[in-house]
Amino acid sequence: MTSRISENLDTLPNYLRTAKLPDGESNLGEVISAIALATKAIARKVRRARINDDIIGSVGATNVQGEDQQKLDVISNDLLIHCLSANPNVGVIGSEEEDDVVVVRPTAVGGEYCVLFDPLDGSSNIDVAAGVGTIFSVLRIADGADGDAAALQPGKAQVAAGYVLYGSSVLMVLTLGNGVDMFVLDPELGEFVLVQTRLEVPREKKVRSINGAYRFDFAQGYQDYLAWTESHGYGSRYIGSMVADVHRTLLKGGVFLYPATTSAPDGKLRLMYEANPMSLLVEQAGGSAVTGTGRILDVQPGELHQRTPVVLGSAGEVEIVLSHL
Ligand code: AHM
Ligand code: MG
Repeated sequence: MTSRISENLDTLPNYLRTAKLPDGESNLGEVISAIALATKAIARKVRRARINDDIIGSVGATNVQGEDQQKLDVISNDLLIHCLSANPNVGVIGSEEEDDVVVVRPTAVGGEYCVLFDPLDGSSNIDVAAGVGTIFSVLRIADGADGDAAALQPGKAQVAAGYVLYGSSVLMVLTLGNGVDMFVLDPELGEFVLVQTRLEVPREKKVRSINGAYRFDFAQGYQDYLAWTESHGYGSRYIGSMVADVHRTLLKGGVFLYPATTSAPDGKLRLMYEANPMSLLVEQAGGSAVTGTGRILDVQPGELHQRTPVVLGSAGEVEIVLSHL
């Protein structure tokens, strides 16, 4: 029978029930549901910034990386930990806001997944109501690998990855290792609904997204690349919020770069919960993601908060960057 309903009711729960999950990952949908719930609660908090005075501003503490923690960083972290700990399939959690991995459930009692996340990336943008996001990475835990060993796997081992962008609309971009799909949060339904399947990053687009203020702190190859773009008709777009910058790059093409600088010789962005999930999404959408010397997803991590230089986006544009290095 032809439906007379014109509303989009393709909700994330329906999608997860029918999705083709990787072999042996039948509980993965439950983990994504737990993340979705937490991000809906975070979205609600983000929307109330400046209305409620307990949401905006610094908590007056720094995280393990010496960065000033915003109230929303802490709230978002607590919401994710709460929702993920309640899920019987989650064994280990790692967060930008936690010093060490948190073992919530040993593999012996069903903790089969490790979830790593940046609860609120770009949080310095909250004060000015610019786009911020949650980035997440899901790994399968090998039997008995409770603790650091659960988390310290290369990005190519991820069974799912995604981000939620709290922008002019709230959306989730997700991969279960078989293409990239996009959902928008319908605020009335309180559900993410599927709006686009099989995202493909255009192969070429003359746009570079980089903090040009560090230009003379980058290695010579990056400086040469930037000079080259200026004589080849490139545009420049940089929000300073990785989720927003990568989202634009994924949809419209171009290249996002955060190279090493003299003061940050390993780069700024974190491998496990920023670069790896974004790299899996970009590769699944047909793009490329490299450190400058190799594929990001091949990097064997040594610690949870490890940093890495990042160059990702349109495959053709990443090739042009590499040709200058
Ligand atoms: P955060 O995790 O502390 O929010 O820092 C990461 C953010 C990214 O969202 C963004 O790409 C980058 O920092 C911007 O850094 P910069 O201000 O040096 O350009
Ligand atoms: Mg971050």
